[in-house]
Amino acid sequence: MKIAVLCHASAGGSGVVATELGLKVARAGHEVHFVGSAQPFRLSGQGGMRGPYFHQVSSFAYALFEQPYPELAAANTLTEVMLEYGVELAHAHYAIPHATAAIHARAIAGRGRVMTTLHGTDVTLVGAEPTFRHTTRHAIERSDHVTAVSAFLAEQTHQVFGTDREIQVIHNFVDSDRFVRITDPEVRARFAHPDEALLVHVSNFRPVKRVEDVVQVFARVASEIPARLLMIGDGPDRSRAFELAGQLGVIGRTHFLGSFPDVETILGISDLFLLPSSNESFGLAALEAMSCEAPVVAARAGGIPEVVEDGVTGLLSAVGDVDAMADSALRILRDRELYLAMGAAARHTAVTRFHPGLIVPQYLAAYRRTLSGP
Ligand code: GMT
Repeated sequence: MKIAVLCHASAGGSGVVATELGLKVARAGHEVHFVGSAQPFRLSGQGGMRGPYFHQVSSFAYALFEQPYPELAAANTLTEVMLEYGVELAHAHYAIPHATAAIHARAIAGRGRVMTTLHGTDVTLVGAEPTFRHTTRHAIERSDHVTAVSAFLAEQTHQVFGTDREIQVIHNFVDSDRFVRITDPEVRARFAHPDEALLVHVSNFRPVKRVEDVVQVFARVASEIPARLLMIGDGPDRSRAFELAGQLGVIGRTHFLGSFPDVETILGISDLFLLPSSNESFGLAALEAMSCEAPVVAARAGGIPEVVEDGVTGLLSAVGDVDAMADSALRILRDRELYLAMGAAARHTAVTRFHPGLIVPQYLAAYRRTLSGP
């Protein structure tokens, strides 16, 4: 198959999934062309003679234009890729603007099929905004096939857009060879003292992630046991979380590492992953932590319960209940047997339910179905 992939290049979960999937599809012998305004960050250095290829969407500034109109530019580049390379399938990750751009390119090229994968905020936050409601619904309804990364998200999409179109659920996956427990004490010693519990949060620090709750939970934990918090990522709420850590007296034990490229090393040495988001269609970072045998303390929000089994691979609480989350964290960290059992169950879940060997074939079958559909 020849497939064009459109995704956001920034360090978000949808870009990660799109890139990891595209790489695996290319390694399975298919021709993969990434189309975007920037190279997806996990694609860097991965291309070879046989791809995957990256086609940059250029940005055209013209005095008369108030904006550069990236959706039109993406549709244009995708049309070129479809015509020049004989690409028959465009896989759009995120309805906005990629599915819309792909549908546009399909009309211009006069051929090709569009498969759209919904990741979350394109439905739950942005797509539901009046500004994008009609275009998002159109993108979902006119795609030849639509998938969502959780049953929660598929259901939300039906509700938010009042559509009954079929949405296939294909969960995200984690490379369990790469995301593994790191037992070398020297690696851990770079970030924490041996007697400290190491708590980790990874996100893009948007309001939906409730990063201040992460700090609140950590401050409660650190008042009871020796502990350290690593905050990975960057975004609009970073400064507020930083200030709060200062106010709560835990700034010396809280480290903001920015968009740390080697996230598997941090997750590989972590004891607990915190994800208190108000909404989360899936929670890929939590799955990556689980693959590293780290139990998860999270909010019972969105699709998180499809990934983190309450009481088995972590503990879930109501959104915003930082006391309950701190209690959960302390319960796990103080009980070695529970901690080890949850870590082992987390790893087992990652390997048996979310392994690329289970998920990638579902995408390949969906591609074939989309290509052969009516
Ligand atoms: O969570 C983010 O802010 C990034 C966002 C994205 O679109 O890149 O992540 C969404 O897609 C991920 C991959 O499918 C999911 O694991 C995240 O749960 C989802 N984020 C939200 O629903 C808030």
